Amino acid sequence: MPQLVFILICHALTLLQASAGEECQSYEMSKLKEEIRMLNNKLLIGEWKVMHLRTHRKFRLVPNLELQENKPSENNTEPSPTLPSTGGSLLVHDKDCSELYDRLKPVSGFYRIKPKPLLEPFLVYCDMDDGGAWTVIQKRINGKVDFDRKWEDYKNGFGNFQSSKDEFWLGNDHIHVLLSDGDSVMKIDLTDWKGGKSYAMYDNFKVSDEKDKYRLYYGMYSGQAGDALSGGANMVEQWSASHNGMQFSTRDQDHDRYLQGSCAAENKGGWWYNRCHAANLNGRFYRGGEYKAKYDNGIVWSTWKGLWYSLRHTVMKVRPSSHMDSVGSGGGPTE
Ligand SMILES: [Ca+2]
Repeated sequence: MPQLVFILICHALTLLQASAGEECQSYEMSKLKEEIRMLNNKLLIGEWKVMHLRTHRKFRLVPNLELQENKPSENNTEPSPTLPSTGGSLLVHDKDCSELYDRLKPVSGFYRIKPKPLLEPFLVYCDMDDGGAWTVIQKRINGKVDFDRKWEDYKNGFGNFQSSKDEFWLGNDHIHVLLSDGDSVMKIDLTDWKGGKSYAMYDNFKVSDEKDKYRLYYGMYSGQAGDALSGGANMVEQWSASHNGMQFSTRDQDHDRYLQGSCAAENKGGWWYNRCHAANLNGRFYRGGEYKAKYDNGIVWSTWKGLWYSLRHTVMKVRPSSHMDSVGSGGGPTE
């Protein structure tokens, strides 16, 4: 409403004074551009929701022919809600954020990608800073999203996909297809409660399919935060906490190596637990950093801040190794 008042005042001023009129016009233009951007975002999010509902078979698509002839389907005995197909309404050109980056070099934000020709496109956050071309698979920023979830949620993804302040897990099925072609680098950006930043990178990051319980593989570590994914420096820790080769576990599906209990239940998140962890980026969000609890279940990167410090922000993002070779290491957050 205040915008409307402002626009009305603008029109009155336009009649009185030419220069004021110009300012008002540019204000109106920028408002319109903002509205277009918001509508475009809404459209993308709507498409993503439709895709999500379709994946879960909540809706049955009605073929166009059937609609034209206005004839009920003979085989369909139970009524189900229907949504129009969105296929073809928005072309998706890119298999990941690195292809999009190479093609258009757009700003960071949510975009649809299509890693495989026969799969439905899905919405991802593309980090086009920090060297660009990163597809983000995990984000923690404010503790608004609960990461203590079951297998199906981790499989399909959860969280919010609207603004750069949203938290999410992209989903193990999506992560698997995203990493299934060629070599990819995983970069993990970490921020503590005083604004300190660090990072870890892993070559050849892969996640297997659901039949193999999304088993994790990766190659060489590089970075500043230490190799927590491999369990730290000493052999005993690596035996119990290396995440390389581990299957994914959630509180309702225990595939860890801890025979006496469930790492996912104790550590409040889905992850590639061993006995149990040295890194727990899907753990519980604790404000302030250091925390006390029965289990070391915070957002942990033990080789940087120890097991009893819960990080403020984390981002896990991937891009093809070939991209990295062409533009440099991409090492270190740019902020
Ligand atoms: Ca267990």
